[in-house]
Amino acid sequence: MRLKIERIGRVVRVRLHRPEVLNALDAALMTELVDALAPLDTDPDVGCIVVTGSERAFAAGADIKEMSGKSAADMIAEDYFAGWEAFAALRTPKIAAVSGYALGGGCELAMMCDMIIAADTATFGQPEITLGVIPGIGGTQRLTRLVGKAKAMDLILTGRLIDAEEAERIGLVSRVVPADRLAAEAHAAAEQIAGYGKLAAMAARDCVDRALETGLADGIRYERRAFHALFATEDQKEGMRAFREKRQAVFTGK
Ligand code: CO8
Repeated sequence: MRLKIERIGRVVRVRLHRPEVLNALDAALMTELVDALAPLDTDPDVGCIVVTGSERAFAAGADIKEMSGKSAADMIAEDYFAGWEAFAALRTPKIAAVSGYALGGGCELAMMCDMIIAADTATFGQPEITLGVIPGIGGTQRLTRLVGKAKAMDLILTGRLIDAEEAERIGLVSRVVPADRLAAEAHAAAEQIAGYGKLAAMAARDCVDRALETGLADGIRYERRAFHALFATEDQKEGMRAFREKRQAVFTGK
């Protein structure tokens, strides 16, 4: 087993567990992760997923030993690592709780999540250029959208690693917290998100992601339609009724 999964209330915590290779991402881990999370994604009782690693490494990249012997024909025939898009496409909000190295595919995996909460000891980077390749699980695309061309080019062309403080400054990371607070802070954020209506949370992340893919006018129309659709939910009725009755809303995900 390359993962440790636990469910705490409405939060699912997934810990990558390949300590001997700093959680390097191989095809088996990808499949295990996607297979484990797919059924939870449609479970109304799962409101948020936290993906984390060890203190030393979130993930030090794609598994270089697995990849190194492959030919281009192998890569094309397998459509190697295309399965990661199934992880990115999960609709339940996902938080990456990053301690230690998040390099190459590890940084890309973190960027597939909706928020990155980093320990102050975390290190990020896209060092693929040092291996004679380039990011291949969305790094050139997601990093550029998140931090802009100047920083993305800097990181991807030089392969230099950055600390958590710089990652937050350039907009890669949502929050930086002391290392010993990482698990608690990530869980608290996840519980907060999971406490809201899941349909609204899914719509919110979908619309924010849409902003990375579309023009402003289309994005605003998309958002407005999503907003309108939420008026078909019981959670919208409950949320607004609770506000008017000056009480805490109780969301059911319906
Ligand atoms: N893959 C496989 N094994 C790894 C990886 C990795 N990415 N990273 C570390 N390991 C292994 C090491 O080989 C070592 O194993 P062993 O003890 O058997 O030699 C063990 O983990 C511990 O690592 P180190 O001894 O190197 O630990 P250090 O603390 O000295 O260094 C580093 C830590 C700096 C993180 C170092 O291990 C390192 O540079 N790792 C590689 C980082 C890297 O280059 N990542 C990018 C990988 S390429 C990638 O992610 C491309 C994704 C796109 C795929 C697209 C497909 C379409």
